[in-house]
Amino acid sequence: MMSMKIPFLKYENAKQKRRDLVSVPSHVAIIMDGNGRWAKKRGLSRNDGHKEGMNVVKEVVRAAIDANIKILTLYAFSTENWKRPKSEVDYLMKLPKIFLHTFLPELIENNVQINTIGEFDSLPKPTKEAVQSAKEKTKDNDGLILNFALNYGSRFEIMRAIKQIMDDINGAKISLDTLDEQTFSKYLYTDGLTDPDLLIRTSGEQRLSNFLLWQLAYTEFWFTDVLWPDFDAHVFNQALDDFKQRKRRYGGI
Ligand code: V07
Repeated sequence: MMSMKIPFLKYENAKQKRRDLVSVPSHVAIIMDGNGRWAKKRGLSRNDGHKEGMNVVKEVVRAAIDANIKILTLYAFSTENWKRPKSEVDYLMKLPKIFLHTFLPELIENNVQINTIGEFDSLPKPTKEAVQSAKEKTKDNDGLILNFALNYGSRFEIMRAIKQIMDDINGAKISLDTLDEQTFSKYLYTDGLTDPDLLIRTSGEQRLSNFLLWQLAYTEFWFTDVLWPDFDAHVFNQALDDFKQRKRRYGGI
């Protein structure tokens, strides 16, 4: 079958020019919390909340492209999330494929590169295949890096880095004397990515939940009571506007 032509989507707007002149965070990370609570309030199932949450991801990706953000990292599934009921885990693991089935053409059209951080190999095979294929199709794109944290846990990431470093020291590939923060960072899943400038967490919780512990050392945090399925481009732009007012010191004065 002939593939349907997707109309060119124009995200440029008048705001864009102005934003380029002021400080736009290069890398925004988001903890997308509150899907279950949103669903409960409406008498819906938790899975209905996750599905709605997935649609919000699309809106926020469009807003990130509009804002000229370079990297958007989304906490989609943590290493702790396997403890949830099987029916919920099974549904969550279907979401990457559902998302890509409906949204990948638009991502390609907009020069987005799909990336993941986390223990990719232990994901279910159909999930892995759908995401791997999207990564390959978008690997040469140099627009927004859409980075999904999938089966991600920060303490595990750090332990894994330490073990690989020990291996490389034993194999004489690196030396303990020259090991520094920059070298350490290369052993994290986020190798090649800058640290987040802004972390957003929805749903009123104010904790990190094992997300990017190393990488968030100098990141600005922004919290909102808005539940993830109610989050939208407007709230996202509020966070970006607030970020502009922050004075970043990186430990200096
Ligand atoms: C998930 C929707 C957003 C709210 C938080 C949890 C539920 C998009 C993806 C996804 C992941 C990889 C990829 C493309 C899309 C996703 C999971 C959960 C596990 F390549 N949303 N979303 N993955 N939720």
